Amino acid sequence: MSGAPAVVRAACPLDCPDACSLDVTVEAGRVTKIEGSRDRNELTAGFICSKVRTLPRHLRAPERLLHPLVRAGRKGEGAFERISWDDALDRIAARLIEIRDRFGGEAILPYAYGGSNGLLSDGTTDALLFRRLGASRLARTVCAAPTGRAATGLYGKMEGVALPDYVHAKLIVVWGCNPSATGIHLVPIVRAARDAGARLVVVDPRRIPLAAQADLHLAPRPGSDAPLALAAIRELYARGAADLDFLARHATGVEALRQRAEPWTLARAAAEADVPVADLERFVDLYAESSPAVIRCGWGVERNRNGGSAVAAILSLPAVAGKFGVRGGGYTMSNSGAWRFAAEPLWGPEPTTRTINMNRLGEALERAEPPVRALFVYNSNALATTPNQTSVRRGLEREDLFTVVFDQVATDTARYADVVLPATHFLEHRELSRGYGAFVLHVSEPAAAPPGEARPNYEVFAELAMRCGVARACEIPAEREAVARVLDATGRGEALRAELAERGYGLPAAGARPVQFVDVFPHTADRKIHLVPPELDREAPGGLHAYRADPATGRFPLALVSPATSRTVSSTFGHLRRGPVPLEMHPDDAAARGLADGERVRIWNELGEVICDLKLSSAMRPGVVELPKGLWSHNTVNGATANALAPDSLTDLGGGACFNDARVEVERAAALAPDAASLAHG
Ligand SMILES: Nc1nc2c(c(=O)[nH]1)N[C@H]1C(S)=C(S)[C@@H](COP(=O)(O)OP(=O)(O)OC[C@H]3O[C@@H](n4cnc5c(=O)[nH]c(N)nc54)[C@H](O)[C@@H]3O)O[C@H]1N2
Ligand SMILES: Nc1nc2c(c(=O)[nH]1)N[C@H]1C(S)=C(S)[C@@H](COP(=O)(O)OP(=O)(O)OC[C@H]3O[C@@H](n4cnc5c(=O)[nH]c(N)nc54)[C@H](O)[C@@H]3O)O[C@H]1N2
Ligand code: SF4
Ligand SMILES: [Mo]
Repeated sequence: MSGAPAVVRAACPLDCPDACSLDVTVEAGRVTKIEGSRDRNELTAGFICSKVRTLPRHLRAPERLLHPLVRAGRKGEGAFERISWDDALDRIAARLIEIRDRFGGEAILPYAYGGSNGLLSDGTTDALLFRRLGASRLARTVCAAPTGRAATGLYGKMEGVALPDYVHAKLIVVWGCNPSATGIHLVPIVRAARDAGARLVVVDPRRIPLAAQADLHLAPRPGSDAPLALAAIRELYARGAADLDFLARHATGVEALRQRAEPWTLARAAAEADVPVADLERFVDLYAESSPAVIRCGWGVERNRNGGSAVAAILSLPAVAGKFGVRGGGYTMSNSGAWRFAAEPLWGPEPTTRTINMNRLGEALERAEPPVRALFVYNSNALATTPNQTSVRRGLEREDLFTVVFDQVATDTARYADVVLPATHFLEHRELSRGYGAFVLHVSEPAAAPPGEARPNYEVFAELAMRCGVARACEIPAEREAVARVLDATGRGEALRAELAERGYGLPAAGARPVQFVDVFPHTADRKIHLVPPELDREAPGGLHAYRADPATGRFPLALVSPATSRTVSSTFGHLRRGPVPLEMHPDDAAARGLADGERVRIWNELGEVICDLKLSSAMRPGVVELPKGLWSHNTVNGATANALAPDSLTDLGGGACFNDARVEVERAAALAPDAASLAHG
């Protein structure tokens, strides 16, 4: 490769709504600089987050996995020996086939969510392999399951307001979303809208950075959004501010929703959420009087027992208040629905084997019948990101469980593997990735050579399928052909390919700045909004909008939330955050427990304990403490993270994770655990 620097066009597939278009500088086969591009995705606007800007330094970090490894010590110890790819793949194929033949395919469990993967490195040859092995199916529910169910049930996952169109709004409501960390390109857009006179409401238990600029900040107890939204709906009717005409034309379930909102007076909802009733009233004032008004609904809303109903109630607001039909009015949830792929799976039909909910991984490994005997973790750092970490860890420790971990770096999960496989990074393989905020589908070629022997998923799973004897080489399309197939599955294959040939990169979705109810309508069968969809009503325990009370007890009164931070994407890049991470707590809660800033504390409940330092913060509301998601074992004293305190109970819709239903107590650690440090892993 020549040494002259070249700028390669690429895209960021990480789990982030913004789907940035990147300009990558490559010198002598190595990435030396990554910048945000100005074309291919208007949202990027020439800048990117620091995680990806500093990526060049880390593509060859010491934590990168360079070669296949086989375990050479106890599970969890992290002792491995290098083996060849041939040896590794043969060992894996032999064990998978042996387990399938002796115990049936369901004894094999693939584990992946794939949020930070494109459409080539997830759900292609991996799907082919596990389907043909007759493996257990995995319900991919760790994120977006409740929001997805609600958005599909109500609107058929209609395209949302494009984030750049927020500049047209007169009111922006940011609900359970922290774009300053999780989708930074919205922040300057909100600022521009504010400069043009828009008002801003933030609904978040924490005083997130945007709350500092907000006209109104509602800080509810986690899990109490549904009462707030239902009370707002009730009040809109009471004031005669419901758009009855719009509802009659475009919605079903109008009366059912109204009945379910009826019990939630402003006073009752405010009491349940523990917010001042005057603030809730002010929210209704602002929402009723402003147009265009847009709601940015985030994923913080879903991660509790009421998450699905809460999202459904929030997404009902623009319908009831008649906020659609103008640019900058309506809502944004996930825009992944802008890309619709043919229902028929590209990689063969799904088998009818049992389905295991990924949020119950620990239970599946510890107790499933018939037992899981082979676990294949890829595109995931399961130990760091799944609820009930203690149970997951016990499962991974099983000596009779054959575990493969396929990753780019030596994660906490990889320490428990029998065989570890090294994966390429997104700049080192071909990828096809779709934005869920930005309306873009990116096709990118490898920009740099992988370090060591790292290989792309597509190739490795294809190779495994052949070695397991479940596929022949001629059945597996070359990568480029696979890209073409995915494009074809949109139904616009020819047009997209032509565009790709001309532009060579990022493809905008059809109608990329839609006005809801002008350019786009619900993708439900009757093209109407289903405010109380019968299928959701059947699924939610007690019916849609049946509120489940706060799980706090006298023993465990504090709500622990574990939202995203700007330092990692879920647990990705967690190896770079070496230092200890503190628990954040409001000074009043600390005073009530006699705790001081910087003290070492023990956070605990029935599921486990975390030992770390305490940081007092008035950004927390009393009664709510925070330890962020994505931590690795090296970030706390005892190696456990917030996930050790997160229950594996499920949300009302979609079988989602209830991370923010963790209820805990916090006490001084020093006297309790003098040897706590010896528990630390690694
Ligand atoms: N830098 C960075 N970016 C990311 C990620 C990351 O880890 N790091 N993760 C990516 C992924 S996987 C996702 S899903 C998205 C998620 O991005 P967001 O939608 O921002 O979701 P969270 O960070 O989970 O939570 C958002 C906010 O919800 C608040 N919250 C918690 N419980 C409740 C509640 O019950 N009600 C309300 N109203 N608010 C609540 C939290 O305090 C938090 O500020 O971000 C993506 N982008
Ligand atoms: N406590 C708590 N926990 C949470 C959450 C929370 O709010 N609170 N949020 C949850 C959410 S929103 C999500 S989306 C999940 C995400 O949880 P995970 O799906 O586990 O995502 P990551 O932690 O980002 O781990 C992705 C892993 O895949 C690897 N990887 C990336 N690309 C490739 C590839 O091409 N090939 C292979 N083989 N490996 C690759 C990365 O190196 C990384 O280790 O976490 C959840 N966990
Ligand atoms: S993580 Fe998000 S903000 Fe950062 S480069 Fe990727 S898409 Fe852009
Ligand atoms: Mo997520």
